Amino acid sequence: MPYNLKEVVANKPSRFTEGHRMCAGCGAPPVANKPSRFTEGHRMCAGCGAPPVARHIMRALKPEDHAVVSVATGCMEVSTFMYPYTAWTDSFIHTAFECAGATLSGAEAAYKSMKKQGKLPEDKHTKFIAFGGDGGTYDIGLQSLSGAMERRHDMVYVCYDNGAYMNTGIQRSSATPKFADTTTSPAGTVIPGKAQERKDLTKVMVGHHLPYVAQTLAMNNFADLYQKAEKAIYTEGPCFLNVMAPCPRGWGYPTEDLMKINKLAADTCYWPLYEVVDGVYHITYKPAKKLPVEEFLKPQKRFRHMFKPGNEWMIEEFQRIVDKRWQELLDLEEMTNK
Ligand SMILES: Cc1ncc(C[n+]2csc(CCOP(=O)(O)OP(=O)(O)O)c2C)c(N)n1
Ligand code: SF4
Ligand SMILES: [Mg+2]
Repeated sequence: MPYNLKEVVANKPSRFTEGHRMCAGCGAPPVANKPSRFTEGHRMCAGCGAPPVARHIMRALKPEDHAVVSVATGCMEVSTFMYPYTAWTDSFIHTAFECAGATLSGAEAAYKSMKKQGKLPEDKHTKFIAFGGDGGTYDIGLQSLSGAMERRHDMVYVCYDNGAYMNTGIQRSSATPKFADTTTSPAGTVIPGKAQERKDLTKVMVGHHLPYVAQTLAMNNFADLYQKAEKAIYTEGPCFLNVMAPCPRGWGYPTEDLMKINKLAADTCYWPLYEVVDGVYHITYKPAKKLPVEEFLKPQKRFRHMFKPGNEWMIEEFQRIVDKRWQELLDLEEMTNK
C-alpha cells in the first residue's frame, strides 16, 4: 500500500489541542502530541546525537501499534538496555554487531508465519525497526542489511551515523569523513587523518530499489526526521533511513552544541536531507545560502589540524568533495523527476 499521511492520522483524537500560537508549518505541534517510547534514564553521553534520533523515530509509530526493535552492538545498544533496565517501551532484541538486518528480518518472518497459523491475531499491527551504528551498518553488518532488504522484508533499518566506532574508542569506519582524526587514522606528521573519502551508503541502499530510502538528521523541531520516520514505518516493504548522529566524544564539540552541529551539516550540504521514493529523488532541505564547509569543520576537534597554516589544501579538498556530491544529488533530483 502506498504511504498516505491523511489515512495514517485520520480518526485519531488530538491530545495537543488547537489554539497554540506556533507558526504555520512548524514541526513541533504534531510531535508534542505523542508520548515518548524511548524513555529517559538511558546512559548515552550528554550531547550525544543518537537519543533524539531514536526518540523521534519511535514517536512516529501510531500509539496503538506495537514494535519489535533490534539494535546492533554499539553505543546505542550497550547504553539503552542494560538488563534489567531498559529505555525502550516496545519489544527489544539484542543483536550481534554484524547482524541487525538478519535478526530483525527473522523476527518479521516469524510474526508473518504465526499470523498465518492463527497464533497471532490478524488485527495485531507490529512494526519492525532495526538500529545500527555506522560500524554496524556501513561495514560489518552490510551483508545482513543488504540481504534483508533484497528479500523484501517489511521492516525499517535505521543507521545512526556518528562516523566512527565510538563505543570501542573512536576507530575509523567507512563512514568516517576524509581527514578526520580518529584513533586508527591519527592526524600528525605521517598522515593527515583519514586518507579515504566516506562511503555513500544511502546511494548503496537506493541501488536495492527500495520503496523508501531517506537521509536526515535532527533539526528544525525534528520535523524532517519525524516525517521521514513515519513514511519509512508506514510504507510497506523494506525501508532505510540514514541519520547523522554526532558524538561529542569522537567529534570534539561542546555538548550544548549538538543541534548547532546538526544544522551546520545541513546548511553546508555536508549531510544533505533527501528522500528517494520508488527511485525518485526529492531534496527535502535546500539551504537558502549554502555555507562554506569550514563552518561545519571548525567547531570539531577531529578537524582542528585542517586549520593549521599550510593545511588549507585539506579544507579545499573537503569542500570539493561536498560540492561534487551536492551537485550529483541536484542532478539526480532533476533527472528522476522528468
Ligand atoms: C564481531 C564483533 N567485533 C567487534 C566487536 C566490538 N565492538 C562492539 S561495539 C563496536 C563499535 C560499534 O561502532 P558503531 O556501529 O559505529 O556504533 P557506535 O558505537 O559508534 O555507536 C565494536 C567494534 C563486537 N561486539 N563484535
Ligand atoms: S561515545 Fe559518542 S556515540 Fe557513544 S554515547 Fe557517547 S556521545 Fe554517544
Ligand atoms: Mg559509529
